[in-house]
Amino acid sequence: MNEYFFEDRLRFLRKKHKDLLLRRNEEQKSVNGVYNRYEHPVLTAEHVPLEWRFDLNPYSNPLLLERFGINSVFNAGAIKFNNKYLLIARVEGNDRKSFFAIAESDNGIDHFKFWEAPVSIPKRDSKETNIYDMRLVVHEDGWIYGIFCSESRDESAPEIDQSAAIAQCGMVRTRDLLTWERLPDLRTPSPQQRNVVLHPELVNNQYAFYTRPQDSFVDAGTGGGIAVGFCDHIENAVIEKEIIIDQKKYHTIYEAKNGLGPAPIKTSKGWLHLAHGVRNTADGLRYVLYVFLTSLEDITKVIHKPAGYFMAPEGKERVGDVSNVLFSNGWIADKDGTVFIYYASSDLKMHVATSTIDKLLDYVINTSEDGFCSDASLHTVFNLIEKNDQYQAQRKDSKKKKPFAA
Ligand code: BGC
Ligand code: BMA
Repeated sequence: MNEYFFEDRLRFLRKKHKDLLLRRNEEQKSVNGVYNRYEHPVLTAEHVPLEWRFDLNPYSNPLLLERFGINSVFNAGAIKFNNKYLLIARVEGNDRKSFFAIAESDNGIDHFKFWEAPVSIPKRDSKETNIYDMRLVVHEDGWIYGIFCSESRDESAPEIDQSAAIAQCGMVRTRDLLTWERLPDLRTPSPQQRNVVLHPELVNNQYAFYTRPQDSFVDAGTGGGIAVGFCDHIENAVIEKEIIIDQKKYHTIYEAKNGLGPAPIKTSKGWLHLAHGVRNTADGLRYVLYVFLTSLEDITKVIHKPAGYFMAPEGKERVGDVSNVLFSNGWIADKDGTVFIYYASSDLKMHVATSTIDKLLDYVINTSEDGFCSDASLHTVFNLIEKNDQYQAQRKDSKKKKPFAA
């Protein structure tokens, strides 16, 4: 082999990586006007630093082969920290195990770069097998919490069944995103928990969690939807009662199950929520995102909820390890009202869409609610047509009148 082989290959790898990180992202104007997507994903497996994947020593790795492959970078929590946009991504290796890693950008839409090393989370116990989907919550108690799913094998399943699993809500907290303190898992009346989110404020002096009760690992079963539960302590958090606030329902986009995305954003009109809804199709589960608003006075009360989805997988977003999936567990609201919605496509990569608080509130308040049957949807369309007809007639009328008006 040519003695320059190693150096050539390293140069090739470095250039490819650098070009990816320098790539600019272009906004794509949407038709619906509510949000704009961007041309490129913001974070992918290829963004992961070479140092995490390769042994860069020519003596121990003369062929410069990859030693730890990364399969996907997705389902990231998000936070604005020291004026940077940070994503805490779920980085999944070729070995299917995932861990968390922080990437930062100056503008929230491109040039995301991973920090030097992934996040080191203390392990709960020897059974914990996989950790994923962290929600970062800046809480009014002064801590930043990381709420995530901790998965282990269901030990009660027979040996032959190596798929049965138990999902629980893991919790860590930090002040600097560098050192993380592991708290005991959240305890709830439900045997399994995924998609748990901490409410950013205390409610009547209690911590409030959004949960998603579920009977088994994949099926929500009798778990009715997104719930709220309260508890007195965070160091040993126990929720006695889960109050369902957003129920799954027949023939909707959240018929099979639903779950909250990131922590809600506080607005003048209510708490703005982003969630995912799941329905079954002949082609497997389809995950889409939807939005709703809850009351500032009572966080268990949904006050506005548009029908159907807010975002659904499009084009290349539809293809991945688990196709037909959009999933979001991170968004950032800037002081100027811009909202950066970070979403993953098909369990593979991260994207951003931008909107504003005003647009999102307009969307959530003025889009028709679900009437739960075709007839009701038709009624919504006829109402729009009629409204437009009336407006056209008024305009014609006022044009006709104009010459006489002066
Ligand atoms: C996967 C998750 C998925 C869950 C339910 C887990 O093993 O890691 O991404 O949401 O199964 O299908
Ligand atoms: C889940 C989620 C995500 C994932 C999705 C689709 O239940 O918690 O981890 O994106 O399934 O596989």
